[in-house]
Amino acid sequence: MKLYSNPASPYVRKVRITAQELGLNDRIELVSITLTPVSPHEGVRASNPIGKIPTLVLDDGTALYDSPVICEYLDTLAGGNRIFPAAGAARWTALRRQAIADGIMEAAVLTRYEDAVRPKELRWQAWADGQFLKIRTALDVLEHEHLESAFDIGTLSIVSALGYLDFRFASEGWRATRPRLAAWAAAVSKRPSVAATAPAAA
Ligand SMILES: N[C@@H](CCC(=O)N[C@@H](CS)C(=O)NCC(=O)O)C(=O)O
Repeated sequence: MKLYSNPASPYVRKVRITAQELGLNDRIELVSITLTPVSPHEGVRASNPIGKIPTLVLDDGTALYDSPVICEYLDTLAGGNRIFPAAGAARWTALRRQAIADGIMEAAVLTRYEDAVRPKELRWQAWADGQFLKIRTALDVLEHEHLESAFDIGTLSIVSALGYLDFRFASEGWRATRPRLAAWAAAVSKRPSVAATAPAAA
């Protein structure tokens, strides 16, 4: 399988943590590419009409996207319900946490494009502030969750979101008012799958 990826992408990191947790790393070839909404990658577009990474291309040419779908596919390859709880409250909690984390990543990645790609004269501060309101509100909710109880699609997505904030928005200083979340992030950063996938500039 071929994974269109970039070492800075928090969504790709979800897939890479999942693959390592499930022992599937040696079945996935990472194809590192760069892209933005204004400089698409033709290989990715040929497989994924939305033109985003991660995009996973199976050996028979079938393409899978986006990160929740790829992670669940890998989970089934590894026997199922290893990182996606099978049913009940555990499943809905994990999926809700994945949604919060993906929402943080979306707001942060869009803000990053605003800072790094959009011409200065076209920037709109109120819009960027609106994205950061989402991020801060979501982090406040996570401060009150019992994240230590499971390492699943919910918590590994949160790890990826927090790592991206540290990587691109360190000055936000999210830890200052969220000590429980900070302690959890420090503990989970020692996990081999998390340590091995820390974000890096491509
Ligand atoms: N919902 C998607 C979001 C993926 C995404 O936004 N990826 C970014 C890179 S971090 C991307 O490909 N951006 C290019 C674009 O927006 O055209 C997922 O969960 O995989």
